[in-house]
Amino acid sequence: MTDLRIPACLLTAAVLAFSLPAAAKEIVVQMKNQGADGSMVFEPSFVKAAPGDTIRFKPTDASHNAETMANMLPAGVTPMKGGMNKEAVLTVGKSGLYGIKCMPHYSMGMVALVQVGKVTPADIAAARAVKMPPFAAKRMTAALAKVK
Ligand SMILES: [Cu+2]
Repeated sequence: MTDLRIPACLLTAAVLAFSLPAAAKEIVVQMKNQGADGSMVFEPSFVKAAPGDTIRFKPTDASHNAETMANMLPAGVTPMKGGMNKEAVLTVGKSGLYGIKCMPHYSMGMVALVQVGKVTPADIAAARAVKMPPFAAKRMTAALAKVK
């Protein structure tokens, strides 16, 4: 009869594999002319990510781009600027709040917020203090309310 016992070393390896941090995720955000929150939107407009995750901004509709906001980006992070009608890829390393905007539709409120890891009350206060056009401010305020 065949011995079906699993060698102890393999069991140990399996236990270790499950106790490691979750593998980096890939999160898709669509750039759309019309979405659940109205016209000219990132969908979803709030993303919660972990350090190491990648966020892909897809040009679902034409005439959009995705870029980080210079005044809402953790210190030391390299800004990201996606081209028009191009997928933009943001791999996040540092914890904090990353503001994203579509340049042509910023004044129409086309903004998104990426929370990476844990953020402090000071991070949230700093993000709330960032000045932006009224429609952008309205959506950013709604996104900031989802930070936790
Ligand atoms: Cu746009």
